[in-house]
Amino acid sequence: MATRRQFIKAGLVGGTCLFIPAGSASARAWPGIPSRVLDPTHVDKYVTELAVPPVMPWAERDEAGRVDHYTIGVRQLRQQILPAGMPATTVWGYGSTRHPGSFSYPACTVEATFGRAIRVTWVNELIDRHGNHLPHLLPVDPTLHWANPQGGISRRDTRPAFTSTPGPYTGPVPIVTHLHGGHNTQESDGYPEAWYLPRASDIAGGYARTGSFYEQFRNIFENQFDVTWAPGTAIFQYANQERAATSWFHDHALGVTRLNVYAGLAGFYLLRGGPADLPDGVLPGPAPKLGDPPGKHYYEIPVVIQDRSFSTDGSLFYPASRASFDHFTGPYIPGSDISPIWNPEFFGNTMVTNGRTWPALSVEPRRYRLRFLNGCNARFLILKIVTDPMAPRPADPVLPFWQIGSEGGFLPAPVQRDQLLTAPAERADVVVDFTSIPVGTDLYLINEGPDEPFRGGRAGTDFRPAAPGTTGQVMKFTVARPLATPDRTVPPAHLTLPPFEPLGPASHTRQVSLQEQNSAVLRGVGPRVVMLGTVDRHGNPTPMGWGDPITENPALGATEIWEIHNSTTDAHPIHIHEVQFQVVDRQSTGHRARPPEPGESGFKDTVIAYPHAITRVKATFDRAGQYVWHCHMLEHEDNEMMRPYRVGPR
Ligand SMILES: [Cu+2]
Repeated sequence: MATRRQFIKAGLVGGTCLFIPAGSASARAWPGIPSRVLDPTHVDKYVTELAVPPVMPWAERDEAGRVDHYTIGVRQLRQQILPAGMPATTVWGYGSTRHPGSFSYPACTVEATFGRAIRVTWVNELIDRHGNHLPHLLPVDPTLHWANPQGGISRRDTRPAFTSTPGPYTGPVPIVTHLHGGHNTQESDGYPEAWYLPRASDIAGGYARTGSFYEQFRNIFENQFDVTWAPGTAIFQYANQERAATSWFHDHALGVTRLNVYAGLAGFYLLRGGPADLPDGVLPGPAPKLGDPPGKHYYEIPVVIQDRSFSTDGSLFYPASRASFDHFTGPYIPGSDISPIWNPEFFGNTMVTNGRTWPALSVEPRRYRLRFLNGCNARFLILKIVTDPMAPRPADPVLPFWQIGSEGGFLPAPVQRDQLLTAPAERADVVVDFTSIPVGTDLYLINEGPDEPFRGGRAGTDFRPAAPGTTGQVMKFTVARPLATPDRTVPPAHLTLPPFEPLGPASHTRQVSLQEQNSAVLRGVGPRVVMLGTVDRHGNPTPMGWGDPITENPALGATEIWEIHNSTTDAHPIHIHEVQFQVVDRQSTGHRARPPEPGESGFKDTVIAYPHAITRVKATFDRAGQYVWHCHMLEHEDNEMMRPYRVGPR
C-alpha cells in the first residue's frame, strides 16, 4: 500500500503527477472524498471585500484593579464565507455573550494593553435551543489519544480500546482556549486536558464533563482570585506584561484541536503599549476600535489566512475517512493500528482570508500595516505580491514586505523581504508601501507554498507550488482611491524599532526529536502517528507519546537551548507554550550550522524544524507549571505530536 506521499513521488518521477489536492474537481473518483465537494474553480474571486475583524466588546472594566473582564462564548452560527449568492456556511465562532452580534469566524479581535490584565470567562455554548448538546460539525475520530469524554472519569484523556471499528464521535464537544503567544500561569494557558463540555441537559451520566486537569486548575484559580468557575466555563487571566505583539487565541482540546480550529475557533489578540511598542503615528493606523462607524478605513489590519474545502451545500468539508489520504480502506482499529478517520495532514482546496474566500481590499496609495497569521491546519504559505495572479511560478514580486515583527513582537530592525514563508501559527507583522502605486492598479497576494507538506527548498525547483488558479491565490489589493489624509508614518527603511534585549547565555542544552511512525502490523501503511521524543546518548531519537512521563523539565528561571532533531522527511512548525524563544541556528546532517533566516531575528514561539536537520532555539523558562510543546500542524498535534513539559519542581 503506497502512502499518498509515495503516490506523489511516483507521479513526479513518472512525469505524470498523480497528486490532486483533496476535494478538487478531479478528486471525485477518490474513495472517501464525496462528489459533493465544491469545485473551487466555481467560486468567483475578489468579489467580496476583505473583512476586518472588529474589536471584541468587554463585559466590565475594573478601573481600580486594572482588569478588563470579558465573557467569551463559543457558538454555532451561519456565516457567508463563500461569495454572496452561494450558500452560507455553518461554523463555530467566539463572541461576547452579552453582544450576540459579536459571534463570528474569525473572532473579533481582543485588544490588550500592556500592564492591564484581561480576565476571560470562556463559555462552551455548543448547545441547541433546547439545551441539548450540539454534535461536532466535522468527523471526530474516537480512536486517537484524545479527550474521550464518553470514557468517563477513569478513561478520559486516553486512547480508548474498541472491539469493532467505531464511527465518528457525536457526543458533546470539549473545548479549552489557548492564548498562543501569551506568557501566563499554567491554569490560564489552555492545557489540552483542562477541557470542559457545554452545560447541556442531555449529557449521559457516564460522561466526564471535564478533562483530567480542569479541577486542579480551577482550584488554583478560584483560590487565587476568589471567583467561581461555573459548569461549562473556565476563567483565565492574562497579565499582559509581555512585549507588544500579535498573538491569537484558538481551541486546544486534546485530540480535537484540528477540528475545533477548522470549524472556526480562532481570533487575534493584539497587545499594545509598554516599552516594546512604538508611539502612535509611527506605524500605519488606525486599527479597529470599539464604537467605530461602519465603513471606516483601516490602515492597520490583521490578516489570517486559512485553507478550507466546502461541500456544494456550503458546509465545511473535512475528510471522514483515512481513505481520503492514501486510499487505505482498512482494516482499521481494532483490526490494525490505523485510525479509521484521522488524516495525517489535510490541505483545503480554497483559500479563506479573515473568514471569506479570496477577498479584495481597496487601498489608498499609502503604507499599510498587515499582521499576517498562517491559520492553516497543515499548509505552509509562501506569500508574494504580484501583478498577475496567474503568472508562471515562481512569479516576480512587485512590492516587498517590510517585516517589522514576528510572534514575540518587534524585530530588532525591519527586514525587507520579497516573499514571506510562514508555517502554521507563525505571524509576520509587515508594512506594505503602496505609496508609488498608481490609482487603478490591481495587485495580488499569491501563495507559492506547496499543496502538500513542506520540506524546505524553493518553489518550482524543489517542489511544485500551489495550484495558481486556486490555492496559489490569497487576496487582491486595489489601489482604488487617492489619499484620504496625508501619510505621515515613517517609511519602513527609516524605522527605528523598540529596544531589543536578547536572552542571556544558556545553562543547559536539551535534545528533542521528531519522528513519524508507520503501521507496526501492516506493511507500507503510514503514517500511523507522528511523535516527539528525546535523543539517546548515541544520537538516536527515542519516540515519546502524549501519555509518556515528562522528560522536559527545565528549572524555574533557567535559560536552555533546545536542539530539535527532525528525522522525518517533512518540515514541522514546533511551538513551545509559555515562552518566546530566539532561533540560534540550524544544522543539516553533514553541514555547518547556518544562522537564522530573515525574519527570525526577533522573539518567536513557533519555529520551522526542517527535515534531516537540527534546529536550535533558546528560551528562558520563568513560569513554574505544566505546559505543552507540540507540532502546529494540527493533524500531527492531535495524534501524538505533542508532549507535556514542566517548569520547576514536580
Ligand atoms: Cu508535524
